[in-house]
Amino acid sequence: MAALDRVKVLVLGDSGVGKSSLVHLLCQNQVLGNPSWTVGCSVDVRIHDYKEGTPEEKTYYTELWDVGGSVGSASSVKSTRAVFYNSVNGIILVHDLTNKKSSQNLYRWSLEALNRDVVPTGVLVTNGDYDREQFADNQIPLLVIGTKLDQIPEAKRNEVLTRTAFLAEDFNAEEINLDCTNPRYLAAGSSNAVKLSRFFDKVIEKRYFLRDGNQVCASFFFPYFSCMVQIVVLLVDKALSFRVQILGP
Ligand SMILES: Nc1nc2c(ncn2[C@@H]2O[C@H](COP(=O)(O)OP(=O)(O)O)[C@@H](O)[C@H]2O)c(=O)[nH]1
Ligand SMILES: [Mg+2]
Repeated sequence: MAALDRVKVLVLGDSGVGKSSLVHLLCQNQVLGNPSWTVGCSVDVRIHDYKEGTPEEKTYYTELWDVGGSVGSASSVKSTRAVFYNSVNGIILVHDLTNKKSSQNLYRWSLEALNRDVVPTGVLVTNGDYDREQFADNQIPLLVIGTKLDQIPEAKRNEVLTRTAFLAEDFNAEEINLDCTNPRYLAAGSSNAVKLSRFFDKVIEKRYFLRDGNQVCASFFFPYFSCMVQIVVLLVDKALSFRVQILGP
């Protein structure tokens, strides 16, 4: 297979929320039969068609980095985990809809991954206090995924989904709520599949097109710009020599 361009997407959230199940579903399109404890970090790859169905369509590897552990780990564990946070192009924040604490911890996970849990004095933010300003200049696309939707009784769904909508708003992210044990939640053409595709498109666009876009733009305009400068110099030169002729001896 020809080498494809790739992007790196972190999958973060508390243990047991369903990260491994989700990654398996996203990459293998199958339910993970027997999830085992994730040690350290595991990486799986999803093949994504950027701008599918358009003339710009192109296939990319999206690496999903499932980082195990607890957000309340000792700082030595956190700094070991930080090696996984290098050169990240996108982050999927996973929480369990039946577990409020797992939703609140997403603030801490995201701050840790974005390296913003250390205030200038070097004191770690441990109370999970969240300040929207901390995300104001965040350039990394985020997606919030709520799992175990099947475990929420119909009567409680509205209340739970309203709460999680605020969460997604705080992160300025799209949100998807699903059951990782049922592939129908990500069926082709469904609104979840569209949101997912839009998220990966955004990650790829930020990584490959916006930055390069400026270069493409610069290299496109540079010849015209230098040509214009030459014309102006030529005109000034002509005007000066004309003036010399008039004022000449
Ligand atoms: N009912 C239900 N169970 C889920 C869902 N997602 C994950 N699980 C189960 O939750 C447990 C933990 O899942 P796992 O993927 O290992 O979580 P991780 O620790 O975040 O990687 C497993 O028993 C999964 O089968 C879901 O959406 N619905
Ligand atoms: Mg796991």
